[in-house]
Amino acid sequence: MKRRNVLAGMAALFAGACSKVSDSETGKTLFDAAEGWHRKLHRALAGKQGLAKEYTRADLSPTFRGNGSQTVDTDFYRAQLENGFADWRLEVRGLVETPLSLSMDNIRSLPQRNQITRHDCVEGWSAIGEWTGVQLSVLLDAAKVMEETKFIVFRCADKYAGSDYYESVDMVEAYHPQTIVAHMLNGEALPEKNGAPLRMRIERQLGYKHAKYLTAIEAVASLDQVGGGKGGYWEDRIGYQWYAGI
Ligand SMILES: Nc1nc2c(c(=O)[nH]1)N[C@H]1C(S)=C(S)[C@@H](COP(=O)(O)O)O[C@H]1N2
Ligand SMILES: [Mo]
Repeated sequence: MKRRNVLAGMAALFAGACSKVSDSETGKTLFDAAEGWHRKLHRALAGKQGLAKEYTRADLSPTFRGNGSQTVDTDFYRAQLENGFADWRLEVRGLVETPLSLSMDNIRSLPQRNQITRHDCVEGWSAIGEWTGVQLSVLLDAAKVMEETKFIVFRCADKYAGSDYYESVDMVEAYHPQTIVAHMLNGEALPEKNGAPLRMRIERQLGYKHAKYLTAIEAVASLDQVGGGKGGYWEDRIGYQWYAGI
């Protein structure tokens, strides 16, 4: 990713979205944030880890099924589906110096990553899809994650069997280059059943980690006070592994 693209994207993001950043914020300040120790540390860690295998368009599955929640049963969600998610916001909050509230336009104006990967669900099916979105690292750097952060929590709009779906990852996974906030599947806006308008892709881990219907990204120092304390919806309920490496 070219540095100037990141900066242009961040400038757009701050100009368009973030009421909490004063007008005196300059490109220089954003540049400093982007090159902070935290980014360097996590890039170094992430660089030591392998990439999940990427495929070609010839490998795409003819259909990418939906699993778990396939919609969000609220009036707000219905209305957003109708109006192209014009009022959807993704919050970046918790242990960050600059909380963000991003519109879909903000997200689309940031540097994008495309990846064709295989999704593996523990229920015994797989599918290959092409995902497009913003690297989570770009959002975390823009929000300036604080040093004490140990985990990133993903909040979702849906309830599954009556309880809020959520997930979490450690900082190595959060800064991994293939960890993206996706808004497209196979070159089109994310379908409803696959998590519209935004979902996580965490390519080295199993399907249940890939939170759909994303509403917020939270930096936390501990998972103890989050949900049932085990870091995710299924981890809390039936003891799925928190680290779901494939
Ligand atoms: N918000 C939310 N995210 C979720 C789920 C869910 O029920 N709700 N199901 C998970 C599971 S088990 C899988 S396999 C994938 C399914 O993604 P898909 O619907 O795009 O196939 O989403 C994951 N993320
Ligand atoms: Mo799954």
